[in-house]
Amino acid sequence: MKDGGTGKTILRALAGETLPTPPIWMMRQAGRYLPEYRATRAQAGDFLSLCYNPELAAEVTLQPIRRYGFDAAILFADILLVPQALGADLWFVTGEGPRLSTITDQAGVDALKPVDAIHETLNPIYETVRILRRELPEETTLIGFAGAPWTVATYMIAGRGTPDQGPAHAFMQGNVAAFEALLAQITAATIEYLAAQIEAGAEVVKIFDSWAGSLKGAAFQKYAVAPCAEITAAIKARYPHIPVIGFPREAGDGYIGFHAATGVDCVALDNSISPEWGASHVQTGGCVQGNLASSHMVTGGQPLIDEARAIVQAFSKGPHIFNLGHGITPDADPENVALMIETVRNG
Ligand code: 1CP
Repeated sequence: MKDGGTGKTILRALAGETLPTPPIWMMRQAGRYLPEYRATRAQAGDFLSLCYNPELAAEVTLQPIRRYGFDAAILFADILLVPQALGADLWFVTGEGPRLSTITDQAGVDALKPVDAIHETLNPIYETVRILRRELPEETTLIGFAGAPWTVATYMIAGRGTPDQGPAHAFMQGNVAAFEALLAQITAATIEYLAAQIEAGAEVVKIFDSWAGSLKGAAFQKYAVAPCAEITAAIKARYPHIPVIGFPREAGDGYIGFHAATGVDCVALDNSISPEWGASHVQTGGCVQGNLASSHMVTGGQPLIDEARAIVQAFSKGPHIFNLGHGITPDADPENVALMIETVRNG
């Protein structure tokens, strides 16, 4: 079936359909493990120039679709473009990762640009989306995305990735009003950013809360669940037909009830939980995505086959989109990606 909306397997799973074979895509499917990605990135000069070059960003988004025929393409961009659009300085240190100017007080939050100003910076991203909608095969679903407010805030506060999000927790505890003002500003910007991606042609949006696992109890409810619910409600109010995927990574028992608490259509599972637990505790609430360990893309072989089959089997009684539990790493072997897809599609 290729009849627009209803024929795409990812959209059918997101609508709650149990399919005989789960559709498949992969986090970071455009990335450094692919030689063609490395070549295009070199042509762009650096990572941010690649993100802001619509032709080249569309090209790297399409590369894994051409090579593997995934059921979905994810827009090539980064969660840290929103802080940059709000006025933070952003750069990438080769071999280390992102660096940003830091926010340490209310004055830092007040100095951010207003939400309406983000599009000046982010317009090239919307152009990438428009190119992709023209160039993607008809059966391939286009996923837009943004970081969740908590995860984005951890980078804006610390100025870099942190193993335990310590600086963000310290800011939350030391100045909760400024912390909440920052989260509110990111939430508002994220709604406008995702809406603009949808206007440009994104068919699904995903909210990446990569550091949700360091929020516990009431803080998880307030700073992971509530912002995700607010963004989802705002998107659904404007675009009722657009499915939303939530990814509260390493939420543990916070995964239970996450569909109902946030209104997302699908919950992405990391690989710290077993697929059997995910099926009985999370898939009961709606579609799930996941959750093969990325390390199998490095090691391959029979363990990859066995684990991919076990995941398909465990989630076979409800709506499921096959994916990794986190992004593929640069040291992965492209052949193992082909083996994963072959196993999921052909048993
Ligand atoms: O050198 C390179 O080429 C850069 C590596 C890279 C890539 C390929 C970065 C830097 N970002 C991206 C693209 C990216 N980032 C996508 C594109 C689509 C796809 O999945 O193929 C997406 C969805 C992201 C999202 C993202 N960026 C997240 C959330 C998902 C996750 O992995 O947890 C996070 C936390 C980031 C921040 C970021 N950007 C890049 C790096 C190395 C990091 C992590 C920094 C850290 O360790 O804290």
